[in-house]
Amino acid sequence: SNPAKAVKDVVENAAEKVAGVLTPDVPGAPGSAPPPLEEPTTPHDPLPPKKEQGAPETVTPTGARTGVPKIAKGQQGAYLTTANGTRLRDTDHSLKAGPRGPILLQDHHFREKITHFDHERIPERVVHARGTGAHGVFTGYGTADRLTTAGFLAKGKETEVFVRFSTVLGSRGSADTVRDTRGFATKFYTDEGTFDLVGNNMPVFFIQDAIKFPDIIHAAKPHPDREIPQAQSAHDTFWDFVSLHTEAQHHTIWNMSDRGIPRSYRTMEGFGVHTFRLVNAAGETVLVKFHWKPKLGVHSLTWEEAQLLNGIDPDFHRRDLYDAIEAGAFPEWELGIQVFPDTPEETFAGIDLLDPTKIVPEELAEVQPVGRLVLNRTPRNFFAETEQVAFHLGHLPPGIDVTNDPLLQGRLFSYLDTQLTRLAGPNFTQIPINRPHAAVNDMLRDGFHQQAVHAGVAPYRPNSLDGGNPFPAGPDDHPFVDVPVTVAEAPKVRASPASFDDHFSQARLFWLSMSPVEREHIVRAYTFELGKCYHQAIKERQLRALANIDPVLCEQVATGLGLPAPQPSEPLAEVAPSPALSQVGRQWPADGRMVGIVVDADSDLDGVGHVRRAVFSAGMVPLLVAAHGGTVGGLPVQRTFATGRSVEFDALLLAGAPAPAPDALAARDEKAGAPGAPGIDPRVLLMVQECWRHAKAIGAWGTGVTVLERAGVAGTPGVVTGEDGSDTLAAVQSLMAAHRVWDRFPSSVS
Ligand code: HDE
Repeated sequence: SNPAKAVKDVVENAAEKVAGVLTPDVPGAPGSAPPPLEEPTTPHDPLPPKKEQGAPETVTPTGARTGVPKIAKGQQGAYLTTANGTRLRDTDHSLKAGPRGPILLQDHHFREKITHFDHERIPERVVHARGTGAHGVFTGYGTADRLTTAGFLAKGKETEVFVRFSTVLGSRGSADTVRDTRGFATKFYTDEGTFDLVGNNMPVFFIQDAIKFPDIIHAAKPHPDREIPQAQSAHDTFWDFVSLHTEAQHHTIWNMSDRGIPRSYRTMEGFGVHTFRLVNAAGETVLVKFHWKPKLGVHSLTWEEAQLLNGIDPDFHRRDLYDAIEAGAFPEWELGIQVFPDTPEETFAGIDLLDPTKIVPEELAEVQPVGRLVLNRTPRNFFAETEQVAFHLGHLPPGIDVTNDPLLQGRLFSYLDTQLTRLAGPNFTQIPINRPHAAVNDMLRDGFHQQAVHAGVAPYRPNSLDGGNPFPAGPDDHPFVDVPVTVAEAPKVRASPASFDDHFSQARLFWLSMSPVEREHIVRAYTFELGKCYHQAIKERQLRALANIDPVLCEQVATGLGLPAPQPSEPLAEVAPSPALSQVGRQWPADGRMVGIVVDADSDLDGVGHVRRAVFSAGMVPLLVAAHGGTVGGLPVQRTFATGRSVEFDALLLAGAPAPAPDALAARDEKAGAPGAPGIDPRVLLMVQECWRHAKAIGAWGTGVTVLERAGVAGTPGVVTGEDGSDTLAAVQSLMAAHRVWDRFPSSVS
């Protein structure tokens, strides 16, 4: 039950566990061996009725920590029954008037089974429909004790959590690696009531006032006539809106940057976006912004990888999260806060803290760590947990309160409201995943799907019939505190503060904070997205917005579009860059990275075995890639040239030079003089060339070295050769710490 120890144990055993999860199809691989499938036999003796068959489960599924085995069989080997517990003899044939006759209306089992099926789907979330989740533990550091009474931040305090990551625009079945903002929503099941921190992987938002939310979402979702494009912002209505509603420009440049295509949910930052208010026992307040900092650093895909993945593995992020957790490589974040004095102006360093299109650069207000999150358990059932989890900004524990950010104020309404349709009624907090871990003693009654059987006759206050219960908490009983902030005497208006009119200074700050290669990616992203628009006027209007961000950015995109670059319509803001915003130029741990190792029968197989173990002990995952499945020289093969693709790997090692398979495809490629042929399997050459284009470290030794030459990449940056496997791995590992071989991008933007 000690997460620190659990994590340590896990790190120590990670290699074997990783092997177990990621090599399930390889008999004999270390720790792999999923148990052989049991063939169906006769039913076991029926189990005694489960407790929860008599009454709904009262414990939330977050009850457990590491090492909880999944219950593999929902039916538990007992006899099949109806929903009411009557045993059934047959569920494969409907009841008919003779084997060839019509189905009888009296077939109550048929009707129960089909009716239930007909209603299996619930409405998907109107935004953030595509997501995945995990359970974990949050441990407070106690560093925020002076600022807030929130007990879950106390030193050493452990609180169970459920996190749901998501994309915003796509439907439930859309691909994971699209260019989009990512949701990062955390439910802390604190002893003092549930706290939902419903954030994103970008610190700003498209709009400043919640009343504009339907506008931005209608613009960004597929066009209403053809319902395309799915999960994309590269279309006219999106760019129409953001180019007209220029307060969206700051968030838009984040989307066009590498942040829009994360490598993994494990390598994303998270942000509460709004400014919140903390209150301590003395009633003193500060304003704060919440940040999640990933232990593995912030990393992204390249655009080509993202696009390939959409086809090759549309579930890439979902798979990555489950694989990592089930392998014991638990994803980790630190929760941090930027703290600002709670002054009547609600500004810091001239930045309006109520404006959700603005950040406070970390260089001006340091992010101070207040606790640590470890995700250590995957859901048992996707629908029950990830689909039914319902977040709401109004789920606040004592010690945390809201501010007047007009986006936050509107969200306080929306999240409760949306669950009424999505989860069909007001009792969604009784669904297991949503049940608080704090004791509930409310006077809410009845409604659809009421699970509780409330006793008593007086769910009202004051009463005498139920002995005056329940009693309001006194000031010393640690109740929720609505901070008595003074509301300025002001006319009732539909308006925003004047400071909200600054739409470009921070988009410029972001641009200026990027390294040349990140700028180049931004230019390419705008050029791609605007290039997908049909309306010339929209492209021109967006170029006018870019001119107000930066002339180089504007010019480069204009060149790509074949349009003239307009002049700025307002003076360029004088802003200092924030180096903390760049993802490039730091070194990170390699935990959970994937290393592809190409082998054939002529490879230095001892060396490969050694490298494989070394990759494991560095906390990374080796995947052997060969012409066929099974084993090569006794080593288990995880991917073949048919099932493996470069986009899965963070680095590639070549220990062999596999010849083309004598099949029709290879023969055709050879005849057509495809790159590198003859002599080396074209799929291996493609793998090398893709890894090269995606700036991944590539290493070769022994016969593998010839592949580098054939692929035309030998001697270029980030391509290394070694005397032996260990040598080569060491060189590749040191390149991987920077995530990519950034020198390989021919950056033209600086
Ligand atoms: Fe949301 N948002 N949002 N949003 N949002 C929803 O709630 C909404 C905003 C975010 O994994 C919905 O239960 C309004 C900002 C996440 O279940 C809905 C406004 C941020 C998730 C809703 C915003 C977010 C949602 C849809 C403008 C980052 C997924 C389903 C005022 C700080 C939660 C649901 C999950 C989901 C409304 C803006 C993050 C309709 C009106 C800003 C991570 O209630």
